[in-house]
Amino acid sequence: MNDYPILYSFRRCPYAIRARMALAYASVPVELREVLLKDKPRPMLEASPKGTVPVLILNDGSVIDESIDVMHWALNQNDPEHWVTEKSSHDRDALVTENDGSFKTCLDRYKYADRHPEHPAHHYREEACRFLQELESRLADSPWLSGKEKGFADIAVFPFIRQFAGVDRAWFDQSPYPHLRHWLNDLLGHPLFQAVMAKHTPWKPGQARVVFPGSQ
Ligand SMILES: N[C@@H](CCC(=O)N[C@@H](CS)C(=O)NCC(=O)O)C(=O)O
Repeated sequence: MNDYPILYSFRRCPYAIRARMALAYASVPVELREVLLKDKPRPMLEASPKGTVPVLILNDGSVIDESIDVMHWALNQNDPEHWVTEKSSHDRDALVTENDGSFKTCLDRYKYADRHPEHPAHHYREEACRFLQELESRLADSPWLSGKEKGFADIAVFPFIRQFAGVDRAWFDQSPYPHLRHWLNDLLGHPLFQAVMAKHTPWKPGQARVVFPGSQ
């Protein structure tokens, strides 16, 4: 038995960011193990052979190795601001599916356009913009993706928009998505985001435990 669930994570990974945000929001302490993707720790691969982060190992040994499932698990423990509501769940699932599917594919091709020489980077960016336009339309009507209050969808999607914005910041800053920029800036300035982006050295067996969020 571990004292805390163990979270294998990579600081900049958008999937790991959404998982850490949910765990921090729910105030569920975990032992954080920062991973180098090119040198993944053996215990992580033993728990989840597919080799992606985040991986959460619960105290009973069960493993959650999909970021959305980590979010659901965390919010099931504690959801103080009601990020999960019945009303928003259908919407949310559709947005997350599109984000993690077609948008993520375009984002990767835009970011690593040199690995996809069939088209120039702006072609992939234009494809990605279909999703950005959808988000922009929602955010023109309400401050958060599912309505008046921040919720699951905002946290699940925004780390990917952050990554998209960072590919060509000058382009993003003048793009026709002012509501999206405002929404992104709000989330980037949120104390929860600042907290989950603290830097940690990569984990090695036997090292002192890092408990996240905060020391317990
Ligand atoms: N569907 C997974 C995807 C996670 C994922 O692909 N994470 C990336 C890092 S951002 C990864 O671990 N890639 C493995 C690698 O680069 O070796 C989830 O939602 O947790």
